[in-house]
Amino acid sequence: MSPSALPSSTRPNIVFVMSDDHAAHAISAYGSRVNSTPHMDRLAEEGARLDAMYCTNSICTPSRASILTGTYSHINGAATLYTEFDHRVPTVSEALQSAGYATALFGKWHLGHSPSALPRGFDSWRILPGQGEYWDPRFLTPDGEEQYEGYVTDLLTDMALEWIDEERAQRPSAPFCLMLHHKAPHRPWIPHPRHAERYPVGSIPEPETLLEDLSTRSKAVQGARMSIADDLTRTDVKEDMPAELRAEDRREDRARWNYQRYLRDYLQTVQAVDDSVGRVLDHLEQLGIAEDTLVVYTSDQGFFLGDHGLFDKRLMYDESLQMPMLVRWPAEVPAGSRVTSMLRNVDVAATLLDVAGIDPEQAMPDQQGRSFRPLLRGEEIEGWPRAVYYRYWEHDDPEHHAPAHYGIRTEEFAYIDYYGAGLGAPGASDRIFEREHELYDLRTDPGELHNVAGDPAYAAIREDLAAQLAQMQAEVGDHPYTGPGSWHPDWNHDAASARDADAETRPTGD
Ligand SMILES: [Ca+2]
Repeated sequence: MSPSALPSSTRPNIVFVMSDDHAAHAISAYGSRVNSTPHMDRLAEEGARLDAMYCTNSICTPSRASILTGTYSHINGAATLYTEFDHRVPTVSEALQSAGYATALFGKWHLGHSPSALPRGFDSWRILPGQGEYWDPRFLTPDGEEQYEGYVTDLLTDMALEWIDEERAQRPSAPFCLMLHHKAPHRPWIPHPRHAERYPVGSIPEPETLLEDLSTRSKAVQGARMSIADDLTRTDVKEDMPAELRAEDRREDRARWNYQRYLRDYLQTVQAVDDSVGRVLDHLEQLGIAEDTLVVYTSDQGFFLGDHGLFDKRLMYDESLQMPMLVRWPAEVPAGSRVTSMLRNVDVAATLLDVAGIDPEQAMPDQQGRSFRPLLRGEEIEGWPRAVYYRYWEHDDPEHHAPAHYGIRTEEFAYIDYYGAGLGAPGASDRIFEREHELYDLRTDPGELHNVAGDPAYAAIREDLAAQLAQMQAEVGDHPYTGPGSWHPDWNHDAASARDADAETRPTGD
């Protein structure tokens, strides 16, 4: 039976809510020590909490491209903020739309604005240009630009709920897929005034590693400009730092001062996203469709919340690597369940298609993910991978200076290969580092604090992990770095060209 012939009850609605840079450890259902997110917690209580969902490249544009296409960065082209998403790679929205789903996208897109780069596979869409604005945002729509008054998180929620209502009125029998992509809590963390009293300065617990000096880590990581003490700006913290804190010997005080202001604003912007999740759930209930609607809450990657003295993402440490993911679907997902298997953002598209009764291999031939739908039901999947491959491609970001690297995260170890491409420490003129490695034994060191890459006791383990890394890299069609000039992804031109005999040139970016 073709998907469109299935009764609608076997094709649930999908509401995919994705925020930007929301770390799992800022969700109380994940045990947050710093904030409370009652509506997200409700998703966990009434559905499943996924405890090991990892992005394959911890930065906005690449993770979004991987989620939409089910492919790694070297396949879809969006390896960095500066390389272009190959808009010929099929997306999950196109597959759902083709199968009869009503589809819509509201919010952050970040995959280009040129005509060929605009959203595909959506009946209705309204996207923020670039990162978008927190207040009175402009939107790009199929009919041109629109300006709205108000707070972006609330406006996006209004648009989403209105669209559901319109869709239900016009096509009551068609299942829908709504993608609600919040800007928040992305930098520069501008909250709504209704949350101004939450999480006041001085009240927010510090992570144990806020004052970590990174001295046991690679020089590549030490050269990144993502330090709470020294790299947050006045725009980030929104007031002038007292002059005395700028003294060389006041670094710890500076870190604490910046941390409280950074987290206050970050957590307040999260609070509006939590409000949004609550409104969505209430609305689905009022419409009587909550039982058979799959609601996902996730973020494009994690974020450092002062952990290791850092903010931002990019690095392959768990705070950045892990994506929160909560899934509520009462018709199939047991309430209060936990999924501990290792999952990847490239598995999301296949899972959504599976839920919709669509064969991912047919609908999206290039996609590389596996559906984890059975895991959501509490079943086991024989042979499910117990490791994930990661690659952060970007090494030339003039602001963050994060090094390019690849690695694997298994259930027991994290092994990272900083393969040498980087801008270096501030002031460094050459673009190439020495090659460095980090290895963390998660069995005894879940916080990834003790780099044992150079410890002879771990030599055999390291060798085995390096072999696993090479194997996984090859399995997904990626290649090792081979030196200067080769950093640019080895795009999978063949698959794209086969679909496009005219060899259309790549769309230019923003
Ligand atoms: Ca992001």
